[in-house]
Amino acid sequence: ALAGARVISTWDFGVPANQAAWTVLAAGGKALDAVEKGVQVPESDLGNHSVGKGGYPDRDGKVTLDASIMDGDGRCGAVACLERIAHPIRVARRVMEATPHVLLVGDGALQFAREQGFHEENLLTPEAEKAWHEWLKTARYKPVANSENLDYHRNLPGGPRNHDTIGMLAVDAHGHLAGACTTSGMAWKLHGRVGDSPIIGAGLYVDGEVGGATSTGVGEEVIRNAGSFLVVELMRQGRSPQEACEEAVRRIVKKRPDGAREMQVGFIALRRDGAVGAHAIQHGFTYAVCDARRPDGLYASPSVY
Ligand code: SD4
Repeated sequence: ALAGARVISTWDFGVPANQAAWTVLAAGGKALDAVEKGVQVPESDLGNHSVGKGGYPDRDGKVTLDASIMDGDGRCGAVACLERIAHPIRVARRVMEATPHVLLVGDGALQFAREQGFHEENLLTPEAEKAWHEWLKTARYKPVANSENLDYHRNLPGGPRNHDTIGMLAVDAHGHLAGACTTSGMAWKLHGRVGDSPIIGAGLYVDGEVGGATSTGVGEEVIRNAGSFLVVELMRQGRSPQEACEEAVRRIVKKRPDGAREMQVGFIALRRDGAVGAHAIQHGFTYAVCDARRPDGLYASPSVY
């Protein structure tokens, strides 16, 4: 039965994240539990400056986290602009299971997390604080989506390859699907900025009858195009996961003919039969795939440029 189980996630750090998810899938566990566990690996990694604790702060020096989780049966939960909680994905799942709501934001999300017994801590590491002080020297207080995104990538030690949002999709041995997405968002963003990651249909979408999709890159462009929902709908209409990701990227590029050369957006997709796809605007987007045959697959996504 395990032959049918599979997990896919964004970027190089998807490899260890998938392996954590696989411990759940290999034991016959649920896709929902697998993705929740998997994405907590980069959330915990202090060397990762775009997910969880250790993430770069907004322009005011506050680390604000976005996360969402969705089950193939349509249940979903999310938090946006959440401070002081190291595992926003766990709070997102709690929103899904313990409230009648889908999305809690800011102080309300923190209040809920406290009530649910989550541990509160300072998420701004000395390393991230130092990078913020560096940024403040030349800070531009009128962010422009494209150029700021470029600055964002340039400022990341090691470049964009290993440092971005984690989106993860899984199908378990019972054929159930789930997905999760978690990020500290764009470094030096305006306080209160929310990206695509916690927006169901933008940064994440899962439909058990079809498949799932998730995204990374400039969230504003993904929200504008309801990106992950679009990928899933295209698969529903018969496109392969690969074709669906390509069309969603094409749609974004078409709407920003002048800006597309300067920004990154990438999608990954998982169909319910386990077939996967990936596409990005820029070269350099990687994704990781794990199944019973190969636990540590890492692939370069095709791209427009
Ligand atoms: C976001 N897609 O918040 C996320 C992460 C990001 O460059 O900024 N990536 O838009």
